[in-house]
Amino acid sequence: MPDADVDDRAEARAASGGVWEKLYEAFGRPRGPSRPEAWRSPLRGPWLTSLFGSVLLVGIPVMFITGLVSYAAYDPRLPGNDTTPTHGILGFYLFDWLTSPSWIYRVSQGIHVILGFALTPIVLAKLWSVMPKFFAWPPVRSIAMLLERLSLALLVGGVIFQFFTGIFDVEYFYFWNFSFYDAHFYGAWAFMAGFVIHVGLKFPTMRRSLRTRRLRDELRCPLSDTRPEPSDESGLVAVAPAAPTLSRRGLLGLVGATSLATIVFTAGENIGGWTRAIALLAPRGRSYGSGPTDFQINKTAAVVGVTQQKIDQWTLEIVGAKKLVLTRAQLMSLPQSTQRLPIACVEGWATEQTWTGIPLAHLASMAGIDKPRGVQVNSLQPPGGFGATYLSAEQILDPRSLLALKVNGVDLSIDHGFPARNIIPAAPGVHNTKWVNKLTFHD
Ligand SMILES: Nc1nc2c(c(=O)[nH]1)N[C@H]1C(S)=C(S)[C@@H](COP(=O)(O)O)O[C@H]1N2
Ligand SMILES: [Mo]
Repeated sequence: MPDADVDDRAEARAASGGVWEKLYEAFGRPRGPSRPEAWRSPLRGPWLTSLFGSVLLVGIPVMFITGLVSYAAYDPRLPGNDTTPTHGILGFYLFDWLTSPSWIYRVSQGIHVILGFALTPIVLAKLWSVMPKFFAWPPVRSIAMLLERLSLALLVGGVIFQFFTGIFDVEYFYFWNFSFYDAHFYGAWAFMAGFVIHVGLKFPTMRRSLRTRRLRDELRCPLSDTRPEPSDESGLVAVAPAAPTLSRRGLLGLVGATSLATIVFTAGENIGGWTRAIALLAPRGRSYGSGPTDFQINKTAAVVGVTQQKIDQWTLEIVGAKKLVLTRAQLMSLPQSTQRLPIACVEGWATEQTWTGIPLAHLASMAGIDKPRGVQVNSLQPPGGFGATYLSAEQILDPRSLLALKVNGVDLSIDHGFPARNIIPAAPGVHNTKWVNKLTFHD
């Protein structure tokens, strides 16, 4: 039966007026993995590919939107915050990042990172399902196909690049020498260009293919009844299928279970509580303090070169219409406010704590600026590793935005930013500067 299929195909080629023979004369005969006969899995077919595709059709736009939200949350329009100054119209949608609800970045970025993990097995399964196409020979047969192939280069290159850089960033493997943030941003747009073209070209095929089988039936179909999808023009169905060693439901179960496992082993970094303990795939924020300061630490003081000596000599400089220099004791004697706010890192982890300190708006008015337009925040950390960040008027004026001196009723620990750190509702973790030593308010 498989051989008959090969013959059918040869006949079809002969019937098509020898077009294939002419192409082979021009390009050479297909060899190795370019021979259609080389791909033998009986599970490959348009239905299977379309099923994975339909999951990604929903998942990838969610990744894109939450990614853009994160880009906006970094407030790249504020001076000094933008590491992608050539973004041009790609920043058309930017808006001043919100301060309410305070959990918005935690949820949005948690979805981005955890969904990214969960979609990875599906991306891999889909790439596997279309693998013969990558080796199709001759590679290009018409102008239309050339354009399709170019869009596929963006799509496949893009999906690999985005998932690879995203996962490796979260997992602390920085073996590249470009900025993750910039590359992931521009990569997202290139990927989405390929994605939109691909969906435009393939959506009708996907819908048609999904109607050829019912998922429910496949989930009931054992290995012994597993047959290839009917052969067609898609180039996905094996012309000489091997006997199945795995049922379709077995494959779907494997992919689905792997996807679910990534959720179980990452979601705890964002949700917290007892689930934190099983977030084995999430190394971020695994260092902790002790007692009331027992929560995630991204970078310890030692790692970034904040020494005890620098802390001992610390004072806070506040610059505005006038300049003030304050000691920690002076700060402690100012009116304090206590707020329960999360730190939510771009890498997906989050932790909510109770912070006590001075509202930034109060510090602005002490510096003689009642209507601040923004504030530049500097820290004890030697420049290079962690630049100044800039906060918006809305962030300063939100009464919950604090220069925190205490957390959970005790002084900040050094690793959590002692003597003073910013804590801003709904801001990405990176804007919660630790070891703050200078605030420059602008009006
Ligand atoms: N000075 C300084 N502040 C910083 C950082 C840093 O590296 N240096 N990391 C930021 C990032 S990326 C995050 S997610 C939070 C983490 O806060 P934590 O270490 O107290 O959990 O601090 C932010 N503040
Ligand atoms: Mo972060």
